[in-house]
Amino acid sequence: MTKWTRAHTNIALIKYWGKENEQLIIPKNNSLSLTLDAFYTDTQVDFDDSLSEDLLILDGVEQDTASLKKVQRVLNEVRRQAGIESKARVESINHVPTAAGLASSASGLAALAGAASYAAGLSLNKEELSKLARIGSGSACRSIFGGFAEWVKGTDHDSSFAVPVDDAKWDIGMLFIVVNDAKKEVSSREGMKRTVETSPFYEGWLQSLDADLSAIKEAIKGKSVEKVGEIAERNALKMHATTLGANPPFTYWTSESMKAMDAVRELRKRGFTAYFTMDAGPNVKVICRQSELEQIKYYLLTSFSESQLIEAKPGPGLYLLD
Ligand code: FM0
Repeated sequence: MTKWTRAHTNIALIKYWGKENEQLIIPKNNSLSLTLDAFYTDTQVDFDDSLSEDLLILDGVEQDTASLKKVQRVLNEVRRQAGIESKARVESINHVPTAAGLASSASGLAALAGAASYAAGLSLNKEELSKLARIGSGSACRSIFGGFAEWVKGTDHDSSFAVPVDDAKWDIGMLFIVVNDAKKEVSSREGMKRTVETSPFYEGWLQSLDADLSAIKEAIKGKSVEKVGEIAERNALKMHATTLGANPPFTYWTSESMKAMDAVRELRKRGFTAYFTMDAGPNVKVICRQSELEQIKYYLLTSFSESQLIEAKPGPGLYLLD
């Protein structure tokens, strides 16, 4: 039994940054994200007794064993739950418009959780799918849901999963500014670990999170793009500040990222509702009104090229394709 399964990527507005339990991927804090329509992964899985090893084919190219690691954590859990031992062929296609650097482990591992559990004949509910995606990559647990989702940190495998917060069917959108001056990155996994272990700012980050979370949930309830953006921007800046205190210190920002952040501040001066967030890489994501996406893009075209600007709207949760 095999079926293509689709999951969309999500961008955190309140960031997941640090693990309480690295093996199970239990986070230090709750996080909250918006699932988007613009980037997604389609995956199908086939458990096949004739295979001697698990296989991962990504965009038509067979991957090495290192890239199989996260995938196998999910496959092994599915095999355990289904009581099977067969190896699996995993085929995945990332739908990422234009420029590089946006392939996401969130959509990939969420799609895998759906496809692998289906192929093994398990019928998991969303909570169970979220836990399964989580053990592949933390942020993936939120991509099971469309719109806004909160990953409730929990304390063990069974209590750590995402829950839906709001369907986001209102005037909110995101515009990606894809920064081209890519450099060798510290992975999010390595970056958060180093920060937890060595940054004296990490405690301050953790202490301010409850306030950010309850404020953003209020703002979402009130459908206020302004408040959501303001809280998300501040939260992202705090997260990125922790990396400067790490040993050795690091940052995901490049001069192009800073140029993009300045452009967002300029948009605000011009009367637009526009705020930014950033993750474990140099790209900048603008939080704005869907109804102002076009005008904001038009303004940004004075500093960035067409291919660097990608519009996104709220997207759906995990689903099987017919
Ligand atoms: O998405 O080690 O999920 O909340 O994107 O696989 O659990 O790749 F900016 C950072 C995502 C982290 C914030 O980390 O890590 C967020 C981040 P894993 P992920």
